[in-house]
Amino acid sequence: MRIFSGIRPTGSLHLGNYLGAIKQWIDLQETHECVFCIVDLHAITTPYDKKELQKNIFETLIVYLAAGINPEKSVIFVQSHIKEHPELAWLLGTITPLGELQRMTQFKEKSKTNKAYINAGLLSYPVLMAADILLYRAEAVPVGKDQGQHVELTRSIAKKFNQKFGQTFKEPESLIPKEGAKIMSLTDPKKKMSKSDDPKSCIFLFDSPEDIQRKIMSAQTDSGKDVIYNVTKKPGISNLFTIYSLLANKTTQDLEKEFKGKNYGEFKKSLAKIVIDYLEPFRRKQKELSLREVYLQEILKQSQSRALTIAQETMREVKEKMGLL
Ligand code: AQP
Repeated sequence: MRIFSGIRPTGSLHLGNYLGAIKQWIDLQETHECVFCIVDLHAITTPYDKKELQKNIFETLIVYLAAGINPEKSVIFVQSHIKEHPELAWLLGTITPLGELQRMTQFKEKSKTNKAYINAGLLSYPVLMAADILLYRAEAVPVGKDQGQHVELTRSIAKKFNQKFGQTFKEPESLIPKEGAKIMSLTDPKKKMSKSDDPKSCIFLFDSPEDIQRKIMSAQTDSGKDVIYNVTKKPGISNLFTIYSLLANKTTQDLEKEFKGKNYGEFKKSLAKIVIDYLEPFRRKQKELSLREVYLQEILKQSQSRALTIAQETMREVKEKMGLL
């Protein structure tokens, strides 16, 4: 079974990206053929600084490697280096109903936050995502909860293509983790943790121990004093519980027992230590890898040729079926 997933290089990656997506990738690469993309064409659908883009692409690659993606097992490449992605997106766009795109939650949310930048690329983002996935005939897509709707649309595009032009694509499943699929902002636990939000709202994977400590200690908590997990009544502390539980490999019930009678401050202090220790190898590997640009370039180059072979083969079949060859 082939797996596909990707991340937009729009800034530093955070614990949400890790717990929602990357952590699953590490396990999946042991048992599946995995294709992991740095989706720069998606990154330019929201406001960006062109000088920062290449830096963000490299930083995303470094996160993949620091988190444990093995370039000898998995394919890692940059989306814009393979022109078959936008080419397939154009073809799939011709069978995607406009209404489907207009009802996508991400389109609506990003249009609200970037009122001066509502572009056609933002609207057709899910078609490009469908192309990313279908180009590699991936059968499963490990993503956080926010991307589940886009994978659903990919399934319906695949189905439509098959009905219209003959069986070509399998309908991919989304793999959304049971826990950690939506890590919330530290400053507003009603919103998801997002790269493009205030840096205080995110724990970045390469944050210094001091920053981690400061951000966790000042994370928004809830009224009352009890350290208990209750997403509806205590969204702030419950979000911290989820992070604690996933990084320390303890259940929320065990944590409730451990912190019974203790206060939020004690819980946060202990969580800060857990996060700092967990992310220590990430910081170390980042230092090592950021000095090895030639090695990083080589990984992208080698992976790209593996990805291109699959992409070209799919495009040939798609064009033939659509009457373009
Ligand atoms: N808060 C989150 N909790 C769990 N999973 C998350 N993901 C993103 N945020 C959370 C998952 O990370 C993967 C990569 O996401 P992306 O960067 O391609 O796009 P995004 O979902 O739009 O992520 P951000 O951080 O919110 O980026 P910006 O601010 O640039 O829009 C996906 O699998 C996503 O589900």
